[in-house]
Amino acid sequence: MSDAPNRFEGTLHDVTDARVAIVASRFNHFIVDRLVDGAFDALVRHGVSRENVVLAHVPGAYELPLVVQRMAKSGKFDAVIAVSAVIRGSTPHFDYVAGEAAKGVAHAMLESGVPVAFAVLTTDTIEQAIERAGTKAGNKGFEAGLTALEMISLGRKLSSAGY
Ligand code: INI
Repeated sequence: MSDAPNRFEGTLHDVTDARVAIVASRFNHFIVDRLVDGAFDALVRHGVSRENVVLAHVPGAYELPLVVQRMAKSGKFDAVIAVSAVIRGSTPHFDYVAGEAAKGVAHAMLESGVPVAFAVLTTDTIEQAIERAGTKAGNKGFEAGLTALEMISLGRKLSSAGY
C-alpha cells in the first residue's frame, strides 16, 4: 500500500506560510501553558512565523468549542489547535467537561472544514497531566502542533488533486 500510485500524505516542512489559531483554557494553566509552549515550538521550528499564530484564552475546556468554531469559521486560519487539561481528581463533572469539549471541538472541525488539532489532556491525576506536558511522556501540545501542520499540508495536496 505504501507504493500505491495515488497516495497522499501531509508533510511538516512545506507549510511555512500557515496561519494557526491556538485556543487555550486558563483552567489548570500551569499545565496548559506548557502545552501552548509546545504547540508554538512545533510550529516555529517548522518555519511558521510567530506573527501568523494567534492565541485566544477561554476560561475552561467546556468553553473551547465556541471559540474554536469561531476561529475556524473566520476564514483567517489554516488550522486551529485546542489546548486544555481536564483532570478527573479536580472535578466531579470531569466526564461532562471532557466529553463536551471533545464533541464540540470535533463538531467545529467538521462543520468548518478547517483542521483542529486536539491537545486536550484528560487524565486521572495532576501527575499524569504533568507527564504529558513536557516531561516523561513528551508534550501533547507539540504533537498537536505537528498534527496541525500535517493536516494543512495534506489538505493542500488533496485540493491540488481536485479532492
Ligand atoms: N475546565 C478545565 O479546562 N479543566 C478541568 O479540569 C476543569 N474542572 O476540573 O472542572 C474545568 N472546569 C471548568 C469548565 O471547563 C468550565 O469553564 C466551567 O464549567 C464554566 O462553564
